[in-house]
Amino acid sequence: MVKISVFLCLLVSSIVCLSVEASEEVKEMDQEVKDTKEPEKKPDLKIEVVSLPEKGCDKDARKSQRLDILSMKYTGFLENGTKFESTDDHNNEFSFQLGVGQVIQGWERGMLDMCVGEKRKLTVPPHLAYGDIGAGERIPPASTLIFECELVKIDNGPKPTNVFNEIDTDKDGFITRKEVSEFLMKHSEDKIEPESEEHQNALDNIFLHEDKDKDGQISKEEFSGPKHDEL
Ligand SMILES: *[C@@H]1O[C@H](CO)[C@@H](O)[C@H](O)[C@H]1NC(C)=O
Ligand SMILES: [Ca+2]
Ligand SMILES: [Ca+2]
Repeated sequence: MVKISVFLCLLVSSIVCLSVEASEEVKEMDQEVKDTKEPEKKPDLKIEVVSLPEKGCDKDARKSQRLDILSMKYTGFLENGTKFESTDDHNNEFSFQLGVGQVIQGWERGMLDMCVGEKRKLTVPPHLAYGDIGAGERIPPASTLIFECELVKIDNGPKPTNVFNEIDTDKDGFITRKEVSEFLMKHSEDKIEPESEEHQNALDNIFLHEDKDKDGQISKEEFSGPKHDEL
């Protein structure tokens, strides 16, 4: 159940399910020189290994892989250097399961094959982050995101639940607003008032991101969360 509620937090707004004050801190960053004419091709994820731990990262070392639970320290910046989130702000590592749709694609791909203690810098283009929509107040539409991160711990993860099937209670292959609403109410730790503005906004946000063809339902294809039964 914990995993599911984490996943929903991710759906609702940002990468992490943590309430953080908007931060206007600015950090000096090198301005990247950009070509004026970009080819049509979408930019790739850029993964830079900043440092490896002195010990324990040889070729036999445990490296992060799909379904592992990773604990990370990270700070996220917009391209102009504005910090939008950091685990340093709340002295808490962020844990998630790799490969089940809990985090943005840039993380799914950028956190593979890492040693404990390894530091990376990820430059995530919008289509592998929050796309043309952005997220919340801190991440504007079409933002490239830069993450400085360190892998602190790797744990074995459980087989993921097929969240799509859980939400789709009538099993017609589509998720309606009512089904999402009931699912959220069932799994939330706090009591949710179905008619509250907060709850309605959360639903709006989910459909904004997930209902790509705007027909009012989320198809299995559209759904970004875990939707396959694992072997
Ligand atoms: C960077 O971009 C964000 C979002 O557009 C904006 O709020 C912030 O003021 C900008 N910071 C600088 C230093 O330009
Ligand atoms: Ca349904
Ligand atoms: Ca749809």
